[in-house]
Amino acid sequence: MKIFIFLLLFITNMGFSASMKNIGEKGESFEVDRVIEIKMYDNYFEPNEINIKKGETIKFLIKNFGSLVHEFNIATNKMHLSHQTEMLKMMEKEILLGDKIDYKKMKELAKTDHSMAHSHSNSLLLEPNKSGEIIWKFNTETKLEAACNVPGHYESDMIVKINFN
Ligand SMILES: [Cu+2]
Repeated sequence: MKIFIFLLLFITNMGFSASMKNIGEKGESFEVDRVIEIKMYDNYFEPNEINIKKGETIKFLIKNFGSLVHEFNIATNKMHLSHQTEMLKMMEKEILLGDKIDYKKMKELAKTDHSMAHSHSNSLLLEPNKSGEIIWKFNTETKLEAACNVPGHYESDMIVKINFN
């Protein structure tokens, strides 16, 4: 029985790290090779295309110059699409308001629904005039894009194209 539980934990854990490894991983400040500034507007990023060398660790300095809440999320196209359902749920639960995030409610709902916690090392959700950073290590071959998954924004092309070279 003990072995069974151990194996189960081991397998679950492996699945998780494998899927995260797929898109790269959170980097540390001492590993940063380059800093890229990203500006958020309603509803697009500037720049909307970046070039990354495989294995490079980038510090993204992100600022929201728009009047709406925006997200910067590094993932695959498929991950973005599934994340958009979570974002829609956040909007329905009124955690995500057009120009504000109800952090109190987010914390409350996250106790019962982990998808509402919205704290992943590959994404950042910002209210207008707020800024933040993500350090990401691109040790991957997977095709990635950085995008905003606030309902409607991805569809209106709020995407940063990531080219590997
Ligand atoms: Cu957006």
